[in-house]
Amino acid sequence: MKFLNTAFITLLLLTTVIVNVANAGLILEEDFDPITSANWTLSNGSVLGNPASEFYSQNALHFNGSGTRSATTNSFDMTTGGMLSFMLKIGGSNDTALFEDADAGEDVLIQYATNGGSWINLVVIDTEDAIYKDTWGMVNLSFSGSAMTNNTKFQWIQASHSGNNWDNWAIDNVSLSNNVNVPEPTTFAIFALGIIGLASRRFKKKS
Ligand SMILES: [Ca+2]
Ligand SMILES: [Ca+2]
Ligand SMILES: [Ca+2]
Repeated sequence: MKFLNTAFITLLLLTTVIVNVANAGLILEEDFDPITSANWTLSNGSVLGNPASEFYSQNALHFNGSGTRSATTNSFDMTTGGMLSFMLKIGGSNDTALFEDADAGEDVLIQYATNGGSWINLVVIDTEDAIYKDTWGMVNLSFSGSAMTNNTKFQWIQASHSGNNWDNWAIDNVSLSNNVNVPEPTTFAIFALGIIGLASRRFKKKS
């Protein structure tokens, strides 16, 4: 009975460990429904809903103001590398005034900075890219190398625009995750068998 109890508790602990590891990768999740303000430093971006059925999923972070248009995350530990994913829409000729056509060169830059240093481009998305112009497209960016520090933050910023209400774009469903070394199930199985074996031997010795 004692052996069975030990084996059961061991399996329970291992199950917990596996679940925790699988969840550890997600660092930031934002759907703007509503926005979690503590996640962001915004410049001339506002959360808008579904006024013309042009938004991806309920509210999105929409940029149409004058001056710098940017959204910056907090700093995170990215030493294991990871993935930044989000939905992006850039105004095109078929959109309404909410997504006024962003002209060539008014690109959307996704950047990172480490330890408060200068911004470095992860990717520059051309406003004429058909994946995002007039429509919502998914962006998946995996990063490595110099972005992998314990103090890395990310930002979206438009290279230029023609002022208030011109050349609009928006993001939604932002997800940031880091890479986690997930132990293979076989490793856990061998480990579990070993512990059960030891417990069994100790139990036999005592009895
Ligand atoms: Ca949303
Ligand atoms: Ca324009
Ligand atoms: Ca313009």
